[in-house]
Amino acid sequence: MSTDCLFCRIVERSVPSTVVHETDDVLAFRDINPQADTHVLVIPKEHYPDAASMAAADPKLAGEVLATAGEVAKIEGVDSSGYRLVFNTGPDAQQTVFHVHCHVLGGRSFTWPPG
Ligand code: DGP
Repeated sequence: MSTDCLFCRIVERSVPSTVVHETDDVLAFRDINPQADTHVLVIPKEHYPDAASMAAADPKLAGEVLATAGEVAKIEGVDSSGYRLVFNTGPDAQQTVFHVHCHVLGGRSFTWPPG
């Protein structure tokens, strides 16, 4: 837990969010600025700044984040039509919150390459 981390505060419920799914170790909640009909953030409750540091320290937890992203896609009803998982990592990728989060985006068609 990092006291100056927004997503740690969401985990401890001192900052409100709309929770979609939760396990002992992972939380999924709606993005405050949705970029698609479905836009959910899946985070580990433990603080890691990005996906690589989480995967290096705790590969099982990284797997649970991915499994939860798949669960969220089912809950949101976008699993059969398709969806996009995104881990923005670092400044060039426009990461703005340095608590690892997997964006689950669905409910529309996406372009490639991403902008
Ligand atoms: P990224 O650019 O990958 O670091 O994405 C951070 C996301 O976090 C961005 O899509 C907006 C979202 N976000 C920022 N502040 C809040 C908040 O207070 N609540 C929620 N639910 N989402 C937030």
